[in-house]
Amino acid sequence: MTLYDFLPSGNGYKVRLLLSQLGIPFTLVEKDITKGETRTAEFLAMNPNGRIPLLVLDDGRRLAESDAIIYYLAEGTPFLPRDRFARGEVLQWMFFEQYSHEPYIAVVRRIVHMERRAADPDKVERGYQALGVMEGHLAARRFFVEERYTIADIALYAYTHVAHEGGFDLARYPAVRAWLARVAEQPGHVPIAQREFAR
Ligand SMILES: N[C@@H](CCC(=O)N[C@@H](CS)C(=O)NCC(=O)O)C(=O)O
Repeated sequence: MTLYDFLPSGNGYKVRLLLSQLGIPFTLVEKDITKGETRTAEFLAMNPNGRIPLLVLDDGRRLAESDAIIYYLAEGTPFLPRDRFARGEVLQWMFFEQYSHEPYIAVVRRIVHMERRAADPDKVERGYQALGVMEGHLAARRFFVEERYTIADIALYAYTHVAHEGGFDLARYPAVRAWLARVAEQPGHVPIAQREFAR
């Protein structure tokens, strides 16, 4: 399989992390989003939404949207519970990540860290609100669902562990920090790529 990705991307990192933990080999094709490489006619023909990550299976089928990709890859593995309600909870946290977390924490990181601009205070506030929800849930738990590491943790870890690059201070979120450390200890864990962006 081939993964179209941009290495500093947290959305792409979710897929790379799970592929590593599943021991699945893949070909990486990097597209530099800062140079519009996902907006070319060639790429838009593969993903009309013009975004990475994009997974292309060996039979040519394509899957976009990071959380859909990791849901697909996790099927039948310990990273996705079998229990019906627990699967619903996994999806609950993945939808939370896409609607209430990523649009603030990832977008602020992109503006501050990659584009070297000041972030909208409202987006920062909403990012802290998402961290507050996570802190409340994790205060009495080790992981988001069923007390074990699942793709819900991968989805939320991707941008939370680099939230400081967007200027977020996690000092007030001890349960989130403890959970970040637990996720980083999981077998097969790989780090996100670090890259310097020009000022
Ligand atoms: N909801 C999508 C978001 C994907 C996304 O925003 N990708 C960004 C990089 S993190 C991108 O490709 N941006 C390039 C562009 O919009 O031109 C997902 O979870 O995969």
